[in-house]
Amino acid sequence: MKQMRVKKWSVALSVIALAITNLNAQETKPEKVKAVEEGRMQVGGPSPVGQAEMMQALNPKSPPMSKAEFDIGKKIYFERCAGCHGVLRKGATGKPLTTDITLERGSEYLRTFIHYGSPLGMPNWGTSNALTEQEVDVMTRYIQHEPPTPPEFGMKEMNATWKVIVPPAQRPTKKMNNLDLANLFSVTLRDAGKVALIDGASKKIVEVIDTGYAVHISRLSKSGRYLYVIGRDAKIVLIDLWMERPAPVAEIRVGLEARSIETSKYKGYEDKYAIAGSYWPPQYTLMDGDTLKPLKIVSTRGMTSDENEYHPEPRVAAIVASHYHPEFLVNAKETGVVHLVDYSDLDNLKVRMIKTPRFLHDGGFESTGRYFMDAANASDKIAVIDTKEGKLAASISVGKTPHPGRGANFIHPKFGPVWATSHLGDETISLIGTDPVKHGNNAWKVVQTLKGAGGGSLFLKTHPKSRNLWVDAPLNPDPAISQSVAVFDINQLDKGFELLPIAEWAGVKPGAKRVVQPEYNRAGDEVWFSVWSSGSEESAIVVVDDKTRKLKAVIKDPRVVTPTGKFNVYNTQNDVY
Ligand code: DHE
Repeated sequence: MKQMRVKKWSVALSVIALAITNLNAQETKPEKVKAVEEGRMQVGGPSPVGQAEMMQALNPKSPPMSKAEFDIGKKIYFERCAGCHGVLRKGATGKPLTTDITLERGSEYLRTFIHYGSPLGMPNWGTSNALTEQEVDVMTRYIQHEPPTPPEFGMKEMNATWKVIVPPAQRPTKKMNNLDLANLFSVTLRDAGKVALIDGASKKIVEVIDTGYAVHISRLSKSGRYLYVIGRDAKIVLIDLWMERPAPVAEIRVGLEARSIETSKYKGYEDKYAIAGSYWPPQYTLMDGDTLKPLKIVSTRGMTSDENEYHPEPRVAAIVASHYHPEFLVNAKETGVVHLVDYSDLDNLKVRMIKTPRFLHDGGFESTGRYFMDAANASDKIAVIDTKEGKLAASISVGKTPHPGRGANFIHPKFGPVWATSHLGDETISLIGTDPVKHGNNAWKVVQTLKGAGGGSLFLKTHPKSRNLWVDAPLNPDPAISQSVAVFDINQLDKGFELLPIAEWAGVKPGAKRVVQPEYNRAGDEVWFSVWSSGSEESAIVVVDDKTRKLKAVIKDPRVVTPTGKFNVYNTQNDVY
């Protein structure tokens, strides 16, 4: 039984990182899994890197394959494998697949592995029919060839994509619309490559704006005027919310694949700089905040924090802006290093390298904004970075594969201020004490572990004005869980959770209907959830009254295609979560 649960979760884990198309074939397949298998729905997303021209190195020991077969292998690898095993196959969530290993294992071993998968998370590509026998054979041989290296993407390439659509001098000097910007939501319409700006009060779509491919997150400038949106294709779109109709004023590509963007928040540097991290090439780019002009590119290639071994592909995951110094905290995933980047002097750039556990992914600040709670997901740890002192304050073991988003802060009735994370790999929610001054005994310890509805959680949220803690589980294999949200009463955590059938409340047509990412409005009295089905199916946003936990509104519109992340302007601008 326990083994089965472990298997389910390790597989679910691969679903997100790999854009997997199957779960264990023996288990009954819920709608979401069927949708993924039938290609109607894709979690994660194919890496855009596969479209780039690459060099193919020939190794005489590798089994023969034609150029056409190699190209098929390359396409499948970047669509399905790179997320876990890395572009250069050095391994991250998945095992390394460099040729010294694969040639030694040999074709028969690799074929069996690809065909049947493994309980440790390798999907059963063959038995689930996600890959044909011929495709499994191609992949068996492909991974015994040297990995092709995608091209670099430097200043020249960035400048070729950089466009200032409306120069700063031609932009308004004051807000020219009647929008309540603090309560505006930027909603990711993932497969449409767009964001929808939705008014928090009327729930009406104000604008739908074209952004990058498989758009990922939105962040706000310190003033709240500028909205930055980044796509998986590393395209950044800068939107001016002061214009009569908010619209893009600049854009750029900072690489071939990316996930993160942030802006300078320190006093004196408000709205001055933007920074974006890339998955490929592994680097981060500092830009002018109001034009996106690229100013400085820094590579993350270097040594791993634990064994001091060279890593050629440390992808940049979450980035946050310090409130204590003119600094960005940049997660280099595979090396386990937080780059503390001092942006006060770009020509004489100071970068402090903070050693943390490896495989840093996402995270957010605790309630005072001093400590960055940073999830090292494949190490099952939360690294606590003290942004005032610029060093690691603690490293805390939590559940299996923490995935907090930005996490949730609240005052625990017994333990004082805590920050919470849920997990992809198990059903627990870890509450960590965050007040070293008044609750020193509890600081940087897991003070309580809650049992949620199930694993496969990606995000949890509360609000300073709320007593509810909302925990999603969109990657749980059971639709009863993935289509619902668990809500805890912070004052009575021991009473367990209530499960609300959010997808059912949406009243949408059949589909995967994953309920993902709770997000509060400005006032903190309502919570928004995405009900996420595939691009050809109906999706919606469900708004719940935070006090009564009853349905307040459903936002349905043909333009609401694959909604996932939602970013309330005020809460994102001010790190309220
Ligand atoms: Fe995300 C944040 C990476 C899949 C929705 N995602 C992040 C961040 C990273 C990341 C590094 C933190 C950015 C920051 O704070 O600066 N995400 C990845 C992946 O590598 C991964 C696992 C696989 C992939 O191929 O992209 C992945 N992410 C997904 C999805 O499938 C989700 C659920 C739907 C989607 O839109 O693609 C998804 N990710 C999100 C959201 C956030 C996010 C909504 C921001 C959460 C927040 O509250 O800040």
